Amino acid sequence: MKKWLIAILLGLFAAGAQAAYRIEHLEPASWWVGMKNSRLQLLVHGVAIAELEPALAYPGVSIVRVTRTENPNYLFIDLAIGTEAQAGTLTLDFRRKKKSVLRHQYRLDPRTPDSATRHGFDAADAIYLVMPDRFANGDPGNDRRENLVEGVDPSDPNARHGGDLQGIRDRLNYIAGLGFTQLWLNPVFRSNQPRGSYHGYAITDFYRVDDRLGDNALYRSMSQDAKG
Ligand SMILES: [Ca+2]
Repeated sequence: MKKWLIAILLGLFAAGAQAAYRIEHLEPASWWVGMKNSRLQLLVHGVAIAELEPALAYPGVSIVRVTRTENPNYLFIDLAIGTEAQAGTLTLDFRRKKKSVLRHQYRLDPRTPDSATRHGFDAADAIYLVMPDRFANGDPGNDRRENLVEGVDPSDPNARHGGDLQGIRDRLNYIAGLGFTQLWLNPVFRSNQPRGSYHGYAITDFYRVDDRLGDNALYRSMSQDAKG
């Protein structure tokens, strides 16, 4: 076989091998510098991801431990984020036999000024507990999502009824007008169960707001509005 043909075939093989690895989840999606606890554990999920060895080069950040389990599709990476680490984006480099096969950009944000001294709730507060699916339907367009098995059926007491974060956000003034000063939501994480998922206590993804309630960005903006 001609040398150039071998080179092309080897190149194709290498490209194929590289494409075999893909990150399906890496959580949490981002973190902060300057946290009181300097350790952070990243969960990485992808087919055969445990075959790879992670590496990084970022001032003040180091990998202190890599944990593999009996499931080859998971990898846990413990990072130490030193006080000297600056906010920015680091590159996680995943290697196979010392060769880089996959890269992931990971963001370290600055903390909100005085975040550590914020005032939480105390005995002076009146707290309003909301089950989001049953409070108010602010967006009928999210009642059914193709990626989630359960839709809505208001005639069934055990089914979802369509309430969502937008419904709560639209009624923050109503809640405040009742005299309440804090909001307590039943779990809003993705709960992709075949039935009875409205209560939110059978979570299937701890890092994402359930698509039928909204998304992570809406949760943050609703929280900001509630503080206003
Ligand atoms: Ca809805």
